[in-house]
Amino acid sequence: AVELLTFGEALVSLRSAGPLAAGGALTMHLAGAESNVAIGLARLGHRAAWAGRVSDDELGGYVLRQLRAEGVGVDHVTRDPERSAGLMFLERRTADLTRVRYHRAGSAGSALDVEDLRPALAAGTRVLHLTGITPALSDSARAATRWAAETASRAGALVCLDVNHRAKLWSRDDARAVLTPLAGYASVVVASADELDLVGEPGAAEETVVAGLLARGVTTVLVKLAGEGARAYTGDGVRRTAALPVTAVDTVGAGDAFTAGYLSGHLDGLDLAGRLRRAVTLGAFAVAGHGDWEALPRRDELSLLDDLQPG
Ligand code: KDG
Repeated sequence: AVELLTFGEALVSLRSAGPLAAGGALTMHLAGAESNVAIGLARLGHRAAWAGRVSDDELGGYVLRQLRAEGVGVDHVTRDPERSAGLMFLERRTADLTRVRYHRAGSAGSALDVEDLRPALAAGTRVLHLTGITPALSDSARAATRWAAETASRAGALVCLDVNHRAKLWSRDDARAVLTPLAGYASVVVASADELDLVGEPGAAEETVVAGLLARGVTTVLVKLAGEGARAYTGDGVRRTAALPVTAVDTVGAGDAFTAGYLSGHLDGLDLAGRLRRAVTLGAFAVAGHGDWEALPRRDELSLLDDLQPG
């Protein structure tokens, strides 16, 4: 068994240094919220695995190579000989504004189905991480996500649902109709403040959505507030935590880093304050360096930010 299993679509991300319409060099990176979380855990020395479908060509080979290089388990990854890799262009439009353009419809990753996940779930995990991106990819990926959440929660794993709404993939109403029932399998729900009503009634206040989730068996709701830190709700009430004061150069992947830090703290048996401290520490590393996951810390680097007080 592994400590953390996650699954979804890993993308090949092509990053520009300026407007895409102006052309110029693109650099190739691994992207994907779930693989970012797996890498975050693996960097800290946890046994983390990623499952999904990748194309049976050089791009799929690149995804696997990157994950293996980061120490993420890929034993249960399947190769799809028919479909191509999902691509994402990440355009740096201005110093503070990046834009995303997907080429992922019909990709290998989006064809994920229950059979792809069965061996990984059978091998066992302490934590199952899933995002609201995967069920937006296709009917089969949606069924696979639900099946995995149900199977892992029945097996006693901690299920963490990271809402991660991607407006380019589906509408808020479509997302809510799928994610609200999915949250019923989760122990931990992570959402940014503007995503929270995707696991509750449309337009509902934060406290109302949280109360509904806690009543349905969720033990912890983490509301991410970007540079403002986060609020964590449990049966004991709410605890606020501020972000660490670092210079942000690239916020993509910060939410995934936050979730990875929280789950690492859970696996290490830390109390809520300790889990949140690790979550904001990983978030700080992610925003202070370039790339989705490249700047995430190894365990011996966690202490580099020890002297920073939440600002
Ligand atoms: O969280 C960062 C992700 O947005 C990025 O890695 C790509 O998974 C991705 C997606 O579907 O947008």
